[in-house]
Amino acid sequence: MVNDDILAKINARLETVTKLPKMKDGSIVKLLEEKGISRRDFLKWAGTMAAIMGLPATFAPTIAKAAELADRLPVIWLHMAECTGCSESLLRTDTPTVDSLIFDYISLEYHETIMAASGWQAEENLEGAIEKYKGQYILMVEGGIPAGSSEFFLTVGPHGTTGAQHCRVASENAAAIFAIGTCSSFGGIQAAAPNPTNAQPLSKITNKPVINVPGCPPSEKNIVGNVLNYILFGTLPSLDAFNRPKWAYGLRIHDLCERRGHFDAGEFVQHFGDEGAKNGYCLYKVGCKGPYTFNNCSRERFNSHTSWPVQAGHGCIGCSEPDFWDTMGPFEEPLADRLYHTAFGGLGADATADKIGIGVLAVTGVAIAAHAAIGALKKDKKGDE
Ligand code: FSX
Ligand code: SF4
Ligand code: F3S
Repeated sequence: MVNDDILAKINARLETVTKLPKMKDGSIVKLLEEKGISRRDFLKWAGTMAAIMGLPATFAPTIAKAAELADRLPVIWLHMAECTGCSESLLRTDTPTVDSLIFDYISLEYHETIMAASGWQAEENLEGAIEKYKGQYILMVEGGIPAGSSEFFLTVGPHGTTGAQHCRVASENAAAIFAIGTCSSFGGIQAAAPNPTNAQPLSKITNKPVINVPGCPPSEKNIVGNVLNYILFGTLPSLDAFNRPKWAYGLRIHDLCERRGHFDAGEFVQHFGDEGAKNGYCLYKVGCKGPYTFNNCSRERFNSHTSWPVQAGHGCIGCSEPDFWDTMGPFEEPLADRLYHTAFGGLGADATADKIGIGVLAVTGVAIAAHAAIGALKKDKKGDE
């Protein structure tokens, strides 16, 4: 019954979206076929997206329908201070995925990396898109934004308009606003101490509601999932204390990590390249910040579910957490007693490297804390050194 209610709500929303003008020729199904992706693969992908967003598998055809309507949504994507890794995460052109093709299919009205226009023409395109699609477009911003008296550190286009000004104007009439990547969500690397350009998150530049999609970069699934979520519901998703959608950032990396059994058994890599590393032991002692990092990398991975940092043999560096550059380093050492921001509000600290994870796990309940304590108190197994 609950699912029926959700489905009825989604269907009503999709009917409204269907009535919006179609902005692309052809269809996503045709585009996928041209790239050798069958309808069956498309539905399989839709099933995966349903699971990621916490929806039942039976919603797959509805999600496929939402993806087919992606061309009804004008998207304006602004670049601020960043490395363009977020765009790259999505636009991998060597082996296009359903995610990247859906992004092709979205009506991207303005995206500095991939549009043909430059200079005056680009400026005009941006102004034109904001005016033409007033109140309808999705605004996606990638990068930290120099603010206040430092705004001039980032200017865009021939008029010397500041990045902050672009963000303010574009956010004014957006239907939904997403901060894509940790830089736009929390300031990111350029906001690291001493933050010489006074780089700020998008939420400090506009007073409109901003949905944060952090990660340096975020996975393609988290970017496309947010677009789909907006098509499906048309409302803000349920968010955590850092305005991250709970469907993507509700769990810690540590909760579903494939090395978690080794953590619980007290089996740790002590040095990169040791026996423990060869055995795939837990990376906590070589700096993994998975116990403090809320993201779905351990479940969804990157590059069409190929791999993710921990699978590749390096600990998570906490890239989707606020101020990770300042609070999660040094990256190859445990946090020990250093302070870090927690999604539960305020600053927290890990106890010590020998009382692994208890600090952060304790807040989630006695059962988990007790479980962690057992793992932590076990002596490292022989042969780890
Ligand atoms: Fe780079 Fe995006 Fe990191 Fe930042 O990603 S991958 S520096 S989050 O804004 O381009
Ligand atoms: Fe995985 Fe890191 Fe947790 Fe170890 S500490 S189980 S490597 S997330
Ligand atoms: Fe970032 Fe950690 Fe995922 S470093 S990519 S949040 S595993």
